[in-house]
Amino acid sequence: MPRGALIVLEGLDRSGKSTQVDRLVAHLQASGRDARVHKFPDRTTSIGQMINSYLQSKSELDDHAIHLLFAANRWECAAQIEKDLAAGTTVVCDRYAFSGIAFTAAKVRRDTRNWGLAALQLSKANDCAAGLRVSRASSELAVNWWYSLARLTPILPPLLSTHATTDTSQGIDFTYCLTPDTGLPLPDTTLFLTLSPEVASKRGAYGEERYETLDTQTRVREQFALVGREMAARHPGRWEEVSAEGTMDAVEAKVWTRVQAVVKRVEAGGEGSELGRLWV
Ligand code: FDM
Ligand code: MG
Repeated sequence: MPRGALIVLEGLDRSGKSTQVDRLVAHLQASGRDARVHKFPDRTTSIGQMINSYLQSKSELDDHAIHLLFAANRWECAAQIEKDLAAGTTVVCDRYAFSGIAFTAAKVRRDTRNWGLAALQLSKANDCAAGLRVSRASSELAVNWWYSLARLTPILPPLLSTHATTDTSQGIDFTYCLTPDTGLPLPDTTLFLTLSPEVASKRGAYGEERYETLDTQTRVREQFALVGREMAARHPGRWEEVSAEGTMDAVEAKVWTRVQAVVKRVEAGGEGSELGRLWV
């Protein structure tokens, strides 16, 4: 019996990804194939619950820690995915390691963030000084305070910036981002649904979750382009962009055409049809 194919759909929030995943599974099943969806993050596991709480801003985690949890969440599901594939089931993943890379790599770099933080702390310091000045307007102390702070102002940002390097929310290197997923089952194809972040944001209000802002989505989009380049270099022919700007039906037809070709290739067996390993 031929193995099932591993198909991944990726895209920004509101790109219609989850709808397309459902429609694709319906097509696969209607064509007489066994198919199942695997959504990442899988919020049902205990790691998934930690991720869920982070995404809903109910908890804070170091950027590295949450990145590794997302990867661990895939690893804990990898054996089941392989088992399904071996049993001839086609597995369709709603997001995979590529979201993992793009969303973490899109986080604001250390330099920018620290300067922002420094500016914030400086403005807080100024407020504080102003408050002190007002409340003790008649005292000489306040005047001294204010002047010493004013004199310190030019050197405060670098000082605060050094201090802020202990902040855990730093930008993370791209290579670091892709490393933890090394060796996961390699998707036979990944369809990246493209939609400009502006169009996506007009499709309806973003939800409440972390990352659901135009600014973040724009940076994530840039990182996805780098992911596509990485795939072209490391696993040629396994990353395809599909425009998601048309109607749901039009996108559905494009997705199904591409997936059908891949599924048939895998089913035919032969060279290159065995399951690969990501980044290996
Ligand atoms: N996300 C998703 C990541 O940051 N890393 C990952 O590895 C994965 C799989 O989680 F904003 C982000 C992408 C998105 C959020 O995903 C939740 P859904 O698809 O909106 O549930
Ligand atoms: Mg979402």
